[in-house]
Amino acid sequence: MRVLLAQPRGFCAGVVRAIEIVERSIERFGAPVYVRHEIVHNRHVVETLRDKGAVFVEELSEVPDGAVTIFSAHGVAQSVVDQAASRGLPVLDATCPLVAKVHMQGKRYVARGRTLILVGHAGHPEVEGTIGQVGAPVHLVSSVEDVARLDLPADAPVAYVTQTTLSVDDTRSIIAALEARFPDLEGPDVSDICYATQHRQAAVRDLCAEVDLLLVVGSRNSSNSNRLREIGLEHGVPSHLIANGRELDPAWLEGVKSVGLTAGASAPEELVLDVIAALRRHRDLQVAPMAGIKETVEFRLPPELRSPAAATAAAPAE
Ligand code: 10D
Ligand code: SF4
Repeated sequence: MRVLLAQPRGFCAGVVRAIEIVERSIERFGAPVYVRHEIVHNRHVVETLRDKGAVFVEELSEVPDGAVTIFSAHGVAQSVVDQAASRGLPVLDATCPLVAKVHMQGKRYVARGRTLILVGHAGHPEVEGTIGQVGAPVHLVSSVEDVARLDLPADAPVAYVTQTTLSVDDTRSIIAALEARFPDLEGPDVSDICYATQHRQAAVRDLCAEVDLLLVVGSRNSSNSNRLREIGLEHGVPSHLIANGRELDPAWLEGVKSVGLTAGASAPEELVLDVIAALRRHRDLQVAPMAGIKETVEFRLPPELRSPAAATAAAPAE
C-alpha cells in the first residue's frame, strides 16, 4: 500500500511558538506554570507539557496568586487580560501573532464606526477571545444562512473579520453572501485564514486526487484538523480524524491501495510516525511525501523568554 504524506502538514509557527513559551517558562521560572486552556488543541502535546510541570486550567480563578500564567495560542478576551492584571499575575501571552492581528483589525474597524461581523464557530476559544477583544457588539456568523438572518439594515456600515482556521471555500461563500447583503462592507477577503490553514487545506486538496483514503492526525477539538477531514469528504474520499495509531481501524484499509496522511497544525510529527507504524502492522508500505509548499514562517518569543544571545541579536543596532 502507498502512503502519501501531505506537504505541508502538522505544526505551524504559532503552535511551535506557543509550546516553546510553555517549555521555556518552566525552565526559566520553575514548575508549576499555569496555562489557561489547552496551549494548543492536542491531547498529546498537553500531556507532554503536563509531565514537564505545566498545569492546565480553564479559568484564571484556578491560578494561585503570583503563579506564572500563560494564555493559550487561541487568544483571550480583554476581560481575561484585565483580570490577570488586577491580580498582578505574571503573564506570558502565547496568543498566535496571526490571531492577535485579527484582534487589531477588528478593533480598527470598530474605531472607524463599523459594525463588526465575525465569521467563525460559536464557542471556539479563538472566537470567544476575538469577540471579547473588540470591545463592541460583534455579530457571529458561521454559514450563508446566518448571514441572511443578521438583524442589521442593508445600508449599515459593516466590516468582517474571520477565525484563522476556517475552510477557505466555505468562508468565500459566506463573504460573497455578506457582499450581496451589505453594499458598505469592508474586510480582508479570506486572508484572516492564516497561511498555515490555507497551505494545509491546499495540500489536502492535491492529495485527494491521488488517494482512496484520507487520515488526518489531530484531536477532536482542533478546528483546523476537522476542516482537513471535511475537505477529504467533499472530494468523495473516505476520511477520518485520528489522534494516534491506536485509533486506526483496520476495516478502513479494505480495498485501499493508496492512503493520504496529513496532520493538523497542532499535531506533532511523532503522531504521524505513530500512524505510519500502525499502518505497517497491517500492510507492507511505500511511504512518500507529496510535493508541496515549504514553509519558512517563524515567530519570535516574548522578550522575557528569548535567550540572552537572541535578545542581543534582536536589539536595534546603535
Ligand atoms: O482549534 P484550532 O484549530 O483553532 O486550534 P489548534 O490548537 O488545533 O491549532 C492551532 C491553531 C490556533 C491556535 C488557532 F489559530
Ligand atoms: Fe497561528 Fe495559523 Fe497556527 Fe493558528 S493555525 S496558531 S493562526 S499560524
